Amino acid sequence: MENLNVGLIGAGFMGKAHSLAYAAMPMFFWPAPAMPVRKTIAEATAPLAEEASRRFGFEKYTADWREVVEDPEIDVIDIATPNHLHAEIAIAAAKAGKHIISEKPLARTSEEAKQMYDAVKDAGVVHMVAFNYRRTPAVALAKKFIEEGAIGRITNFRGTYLQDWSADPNSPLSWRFQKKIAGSGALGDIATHVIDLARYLVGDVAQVNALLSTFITERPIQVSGADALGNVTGGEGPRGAVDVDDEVMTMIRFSNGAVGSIEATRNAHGRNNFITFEIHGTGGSIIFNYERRDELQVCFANDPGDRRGFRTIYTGPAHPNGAALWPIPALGIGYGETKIIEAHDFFTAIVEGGTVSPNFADGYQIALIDDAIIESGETGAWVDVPAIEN
Ligand code: NAI
Ligand code: SOE
Repeated sequence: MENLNVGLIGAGFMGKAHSLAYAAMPMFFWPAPAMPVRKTIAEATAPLAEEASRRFGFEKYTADWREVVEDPEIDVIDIATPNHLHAEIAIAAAKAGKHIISEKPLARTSEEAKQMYDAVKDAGVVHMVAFNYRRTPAVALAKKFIEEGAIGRITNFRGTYLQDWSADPNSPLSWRFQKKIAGSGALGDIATHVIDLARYLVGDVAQVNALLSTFITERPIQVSGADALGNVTGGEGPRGAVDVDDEVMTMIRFSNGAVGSIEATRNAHGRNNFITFEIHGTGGSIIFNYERRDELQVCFANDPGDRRGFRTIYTGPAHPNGAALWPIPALGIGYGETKIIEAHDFFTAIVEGGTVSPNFADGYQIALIDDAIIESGETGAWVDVPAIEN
């Protein structure tokens, strides 16, 4: 079994999640496709990088991500920084011949995403975007049902991503509220996860008609550091302008004739990580709620009338990736497991010389959908989504 040396850039929330995944992946998936070696971690400053290397188990550290990208020992570059750095790091890593996993959204704009996609295609490296929610076993089970035709032809997808960590106007103006760093607000940050699920489960998005709103127009400025995701200061200090959306809602026409809607906000009191979808087909329906992520609810139209209704399936060893996780259903499959499965699938593609989804092509296509949503939000009109050439 070969070793693959990982260079991880950014040691915040996702730095933690990805480090955990590299450490745990062989414990779940054995034999592992390859052994992840946590070689070098990069942070914004040397003290942060040194601390991260000890905490997350990396052999080396640096305050200059370029050193990691240029290091011939490194096989894999993992981008877990705020969004404004994704393109520069990925393009440099592709030129250096590294396999790349980038956190979502792939980039701030579709122009940046296209440059990243062109760079990995030219370099011939394996590339992946970390839309990990599709690796929740219950979501993969929904995909299996759909592919088997269990709910017939899909007619409707209703998706939401609702959180409340920024509902307090005193929660800080972190990088997630600055267009120059994040690109967009709830749209790029969380709606993109549901767009990824919609594409995975239903298909390509052809047209959108959207509404974007910003309700909290200024917040206390956060000077530096990882996003604390909520009000930790009590709101002291100078305030700055929010120049991204708080909330997005969009209607969708899929290329296959299905229709749908997606809503996303980080200001919905009482909602935590409320990623939901309800899919209706000519032969049944499927419901998923990430806050109850071990469960998938299904209803089949051809069940006898006296027992037709939603049934709840608890995911376990019988379901996608379940055999690698825990030995009986409903022990609790968490966020970490989605990242472990993601690392497994990425490493498998590297070792087998294949491809993996979602990749930079998907990330670029989602960026084009985001652009169309923004344009529709400005004009009020339906906007066509261009399809990329693979
Ligand atoms: P965070 O704010 O917790 O951490 C970002 C880290 O990057 C900070 O520790 C910061 O010091 C570091 N950093 C900034 N500039 C750097 C530089 N030049 N070199 C090295 N490190 C640098 O952010 P978080 O939540 O980890 O988000 C990172 C990325 O992951 C974003 O693109 C975000 O959209 C995505 N994300 C994805 C999630 C998912 O479910 N797939 C969940 C959370 C975030
Ligand atoms: C904050 O909204 C956040 O950390 C997003 O950035 C992630 O993508 C999501 O998975 C969890 O919430």
